[in-house]
Amino acid sequence: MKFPKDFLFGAASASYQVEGAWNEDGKGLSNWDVFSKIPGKTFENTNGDVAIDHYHRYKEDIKLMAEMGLESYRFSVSWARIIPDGDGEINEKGIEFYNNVIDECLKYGIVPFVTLYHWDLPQNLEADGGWVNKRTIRAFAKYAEVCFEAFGDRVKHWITFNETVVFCTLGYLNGAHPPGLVNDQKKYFQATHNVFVAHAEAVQIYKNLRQFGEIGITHVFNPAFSIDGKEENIFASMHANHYQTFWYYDPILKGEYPSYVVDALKEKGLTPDWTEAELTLLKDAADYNDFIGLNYYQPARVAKINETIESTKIDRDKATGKPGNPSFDGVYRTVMMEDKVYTKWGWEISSEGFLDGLRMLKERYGDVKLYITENGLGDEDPIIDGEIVDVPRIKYIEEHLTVIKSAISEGINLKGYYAWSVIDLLSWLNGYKKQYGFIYVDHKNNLERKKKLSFHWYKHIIETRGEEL
Ligand code: BGP
Repeated sequence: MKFPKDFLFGAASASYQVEGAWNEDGKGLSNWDVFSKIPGKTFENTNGDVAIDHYHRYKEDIKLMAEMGLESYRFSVSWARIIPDGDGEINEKGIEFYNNVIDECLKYGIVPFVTLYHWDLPQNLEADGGWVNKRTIRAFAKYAEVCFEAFGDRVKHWITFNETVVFCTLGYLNGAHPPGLVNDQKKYFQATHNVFVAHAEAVQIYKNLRQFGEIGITHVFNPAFSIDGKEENIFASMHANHYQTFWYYDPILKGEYPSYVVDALKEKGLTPDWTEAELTLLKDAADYNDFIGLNYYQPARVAKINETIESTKIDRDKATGKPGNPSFDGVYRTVMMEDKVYTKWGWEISSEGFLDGLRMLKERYGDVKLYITENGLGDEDPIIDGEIVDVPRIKYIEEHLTVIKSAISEGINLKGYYAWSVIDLLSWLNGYKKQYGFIYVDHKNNLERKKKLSFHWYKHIIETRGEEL
C-alpha cells in the first residue's frame, strides 16, 4: 500500500530555533530573547541570537528541502518580527521576510504550513502579564489577522498555537520556560484558557475572511497508560489523560472543558476567570476548527502517588521531558520502565503507544482530521568518515510512519506527517547537542549544511509514497 495521494510528507522547524537575526530589520524583543540570557536557564547558556542563521540562508535551506522532495514545510512566524511590540505598528521588513520564505517554498511546489505561535511572545506583552493578561488575546487576534491578510493568498494551512501544555506547564508551574513562574496554578489554568480563547478568535477571523484554507491547532500528544493492571494506576492514567490531554483537546474540538477537571478546579478555587461570551466563543469556534496537529514523541507511563508537592520548580535537566516527575497536583508520577526503550535523553521510543493513543483519540473525538505536526528522534548523530550516518533516526521515523499507515487503514483520518526537524536546530533547553534534522549544520565550520543519511532515505520514502513501509 502507498500513502494516499493527498497525504503530505513534510518536515518542521520553528522561528526561534532556526532564524537567528534576533535584532535585525526592525524585529522586536521576544520573551525567549530575554529568558535564554538568564544564566543557567538553557544548556550551556545557548540562545537563538544566531541559531542556524536561517534568516539569511532560507534560500539555501529551502533548496535542500526541494532536493529532498519535501511536499510541505511547517515553520512558524515570529510575532515580534511582524509586530515588534506585540500590538502596535506593523514591521514591513518582517512581512517581507515571510513573503520571501513562502514564495521560495512555492517556487519548488512545497506547501507552506504555518504556525502563528511557537512560543516566542513579544517581550512587551510578556512584561504586561503575557498569557495571563487578556490583552494578549486581543493582541494575538490582531497579529493573526495581519498574517492572514499578508500571506493568506498563498498560505492555506494555519496552526494557531504550538503545544500549549508545554509552554504553560514549563512557564507557570516549573519555572523552566518564560515567564519562569513556579507553582502558580491559578495563572497556569488562566493562561491555558486565554490561549484557547485566542485560538477561537483567530479561527473566527480566518473563517470570516473567506480565504478557503484550513486552520487548527497543534498539541502535544502524550497519551497516558497505567504501568500495570492495578486499579489505582489505571485511575492515575485516567486522571493524567484528563489534565494533560482532554483539558487541551476538548475546548478546541468539543467547545467545552472536561467536567472532571472543571469540577476539581472549582473545589480548589482554581477556576479561570472566564466569561459567558468566551465560553460561547469556544463552542462556536469548535464547529469551524478544521484539524488538530499532533506532536508525538512518547507516551506517558504513570503510577498513582499521594504526595504533597511543596514546589513544582524543576531543574533544567528535569524539565526536558524525561519521565520521573510527579504531577503538579501530587496524584501521579511518570515512570521509566525497565522493559521499555529510551533515547539518550530518556524519551521512550514507542510506536505501539502511538497507535494506541490514536485509537483513544478516535474514540473520544471521532473522525477529526489529524496531521502529525512533529515526530522524530533527538540524538547525537554518529559521524563516520565525514558522513552523518543517523541510522537510529531512520529506524525511528520508519516505525512511526508504519504506524501511521496502519492507522489510516483502520480509518483514522491522518492527512500528513511532519518530521521534527527538517534541519538541525536549537533545542530550547538542550542547545545544539540534541539533533533532529535530515540536514546537518556544522557549528565548527561556518554553519555549513550537509545532507545526512536520513535525507536520502526520506527522499526515497516520499518518492515511493511509503510503499515499502
Ligand atoms: C517540541 C517542540 C519543538 C522541539 C521538540 C523537541 O515540544 O514543539 O519546538 O523543541 O519538542 O524538543 P527538544 O528540543 O526538547 O528535544
